[in-house]
Amino acid sequence: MVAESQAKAEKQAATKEAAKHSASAKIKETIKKKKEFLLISDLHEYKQLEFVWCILPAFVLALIAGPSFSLVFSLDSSVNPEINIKIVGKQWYWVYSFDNIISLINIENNVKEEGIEIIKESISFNYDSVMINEEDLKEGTHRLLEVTNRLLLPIGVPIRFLITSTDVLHSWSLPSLGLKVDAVPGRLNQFIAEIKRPGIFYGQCSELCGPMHGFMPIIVQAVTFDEYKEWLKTL
Ligand SMILES: [Cu+2]
Repeated sequence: MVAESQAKAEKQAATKEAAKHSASAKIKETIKKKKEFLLISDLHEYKQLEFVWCILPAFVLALIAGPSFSLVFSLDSSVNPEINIKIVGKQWYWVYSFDNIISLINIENNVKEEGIEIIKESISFNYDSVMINEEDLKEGTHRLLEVTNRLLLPIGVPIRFLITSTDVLHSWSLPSLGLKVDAVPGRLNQFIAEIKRPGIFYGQCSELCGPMHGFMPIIVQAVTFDEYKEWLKTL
């Protein structure tokens, strides 16, 4: 009887041991499988995929680069401007400077000597453009938008604008002409523009530049080339 129960206990212990063994074997098997899977899914050496994900973005970049470069070149156009104007932002008004303007415009004053065209007369000048105070405004004019001296420009000719500032950041902005350039102290920004139609174009400084920031308007008066020449003769 004792021997029988002992044999039963031994058998039970053996089955338990076998179950334990099979469980650990199963775990080992799954770990092995996982390791194998990890090795397969390891993409470090997947050359075809790496090739595709390098070439595709490079191809897209090359596609974008074409129109971008042509745009950059067209923005920095090499058009020879007829007039150069320097615009200086100050707290809180604008200064417009013209250099050697007659040499370009008043051609009849030039004389020919020994086949070489000599510029007889050329003038440089500058003037301030300050806002007109409310109490000094004439009837029918715009409050906070009128200035003492407008910037007179001819239509139909390329004009180079050089913009800078002597104190703080300003921005020479004329929304109705689609122009807006920052006036940065120590830096000369430039753009070339051609005004297509005559008219009066209003703008304002568009960079917070101090307590009087809202009181430095801009007026560009675009006139025909002949009118512009007449105006220059009066200077
Ligand atoms: Cu300003």
